[in-house]
Parts: sequence; structure tokens; C-alpha cells
Amino acid sequence: MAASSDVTKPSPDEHGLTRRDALRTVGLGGAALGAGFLGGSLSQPALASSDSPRSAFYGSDATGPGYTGEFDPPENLDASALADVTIPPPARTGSQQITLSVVESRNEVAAGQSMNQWTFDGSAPGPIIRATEGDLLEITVHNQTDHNHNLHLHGRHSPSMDGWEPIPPGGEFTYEIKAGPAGVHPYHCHTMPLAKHVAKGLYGTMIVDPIGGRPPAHEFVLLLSGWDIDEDGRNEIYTWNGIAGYFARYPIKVPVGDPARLYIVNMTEYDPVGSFHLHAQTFDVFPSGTDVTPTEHTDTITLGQGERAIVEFALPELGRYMFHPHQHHMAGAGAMGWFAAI
Ligand SMILES: [Cu+2]
Repeated sequence: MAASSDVTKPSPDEHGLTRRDALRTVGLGGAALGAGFLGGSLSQPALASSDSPRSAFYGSDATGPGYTGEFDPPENLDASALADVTIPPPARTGSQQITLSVVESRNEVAAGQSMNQWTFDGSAPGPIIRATEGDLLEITVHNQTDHNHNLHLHGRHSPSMDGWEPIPPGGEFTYEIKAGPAGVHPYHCHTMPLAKHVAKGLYGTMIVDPIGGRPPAHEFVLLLSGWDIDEDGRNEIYTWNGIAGYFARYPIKVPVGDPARLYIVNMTEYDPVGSFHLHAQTFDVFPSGTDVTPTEHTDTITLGQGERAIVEFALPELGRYMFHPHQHHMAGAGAMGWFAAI
């Protein structure tokens, strides 16, 4: 990892906590729940089906000081700040007309760490696209920057809609595809220099539901990415859904025993491999989500660049379940988070 003087990396002591204090404060397992970090104000929500995922149990309680690693989320982000890129829109069928604008935007990826991003619609990752297999999608991309960009969708489509041809500054192009196959697929800019266009934030997640849908579950998207703050071709900060330490501050809540489904995508540039590791529980793995039968039951999946998976689990006991990449430099540099079984 780059040891750049441009990147401020506060030590745990600057937060007034030693590592041992932090562990004691957050508790591992259910201890912290008894101490009230998730509060007594939580009601037991009804199960969110795939028809109503935005009713969620997402955020709403900061965890206080804890196990966040080197980077904290920006102070101005509240518990719903990442809802649009974390909670998928409801499943739907039928053709869709979607508009995405490529814009340059200076965004904070961690407290005190801003960078000039290239984004779809102003945030990185960009909006979650959701469709049912076979649906016609007309996706119009407006390039509102001074550079060439475009939109390349993973999955199946006509090669004439593959999105490697540049859209010039001020230009637009409408990609017409039939969504498929069922699964979770990234989309991203595919303009040279490719690594730079991806590393600066031009990507997002597309969920394609099988006809008839998947079983009801609390659904969340977790997209892993790295941020090259000092533009030396290496990442200094790692994030789930674009913000360092966000899910360490705001755990993703799932009622005890309810099914949870994660759409996990690795869009990290410069690091050849990432992963997702869940503590204290194991999960079913559906690689790329293209089959409805899981291929593995484990607690860690490894994802190369552009790889993704759906994982499903239930949390059987009240408490906190940590998640992070098993590349621990990533976990320590922003990609640490929690599920809270409530
Ligand atoms: Cu681009």
C-alpha cells in the first residue's frame, strides 16, 4: 500500500481508544447489545419481502467508537446516506428506460479524504439497476464530462451494445439490451485507460431477477472498491458502497432468523483479488447469481476483479456479525462492517 504523505491515517489512539478498548466497547457477539449500542428503541420489523426491500432495517443507530480501522466515514453522512446504493429497488418486470449521466464530482470517501471521482449520476458506485430476465432495457448515457466515457454491462447482449466504443464529451448513446442472464452483474465504463476509468468510480450493480423472482429476503448490495487518493496506481482506502467505515458506524440490521440475501460485487481496481468474509455464521454461495442452486456453503468467498456472487444466510442469534474482505489491509483501510441481528 502506498505510504503517501497526502493520506491522513489517524492512529486508533487519536480516537482515544486503544485496540483493546475498542474490542471491549463494541463487544464481539451479543455483548454490546446488552450495553445498549443498538438501543432499546428498536422494534421488531416485519419481514421485508423482495417486493418491499426499502422498508429496511438499515442503519439508524451509530455504534459509537469502535472497530473501524484507519478511516472513518465523513461525519455528515447519516444512517440513510447510502440507502440508494445498498438497498435494491423492488423487483419489477417490464421494459425500462433508464438514464445515466456521467459526471465528475469531488466526493469524500472517508472523513477528510476527498477525491475527484468520475461517476454515474454523481456517486460511486452508481445507481442499482434492477430488472427481470428477458426485460428490455434502454439505457441512455449522457456524457457530461470533458473525457470520453461509455457504459459496458456484464452479462449477455448484442455485441453492438457492448459499450466499448467511446461516447465523446457532450454526447449520448442509448444501449438496448435484454436483461440476462439472471444474476448480479457489474456495469462500468470501458474507455481507455481502462484502469483509470474504473478506479475513479465509474461502476455500479445490475440485478437481474429470474422470472418468478427469488424467495423473499432482506436484500442488500455490497460493492467493494478501492480508492487511489494520491493517484499513484495503488489504493489507499477500501470501501463497501463507496464510503470507508460506513457499515462499521451503521450496521446493517437483519431480524434474528430472517433470510438475508447479499449481492456482492468486487469492482476494486489495482488489487487483483478481493473477498467477503462473514464472522460467526456461514452462508450459501451462488456465483454470479446465475444458478438458483448454491454451489458452496462457507464463510468466505474470493472475488477477482469484476467477479460477484449472491450469498444467503440467516443470523440465528442476537448480536453483531462482522464482515470484511479477508485481504486484511483492505479491512483495516476502510472495508470493515457489521450486520446486527436484532
Ligand atoms: Cu470512463
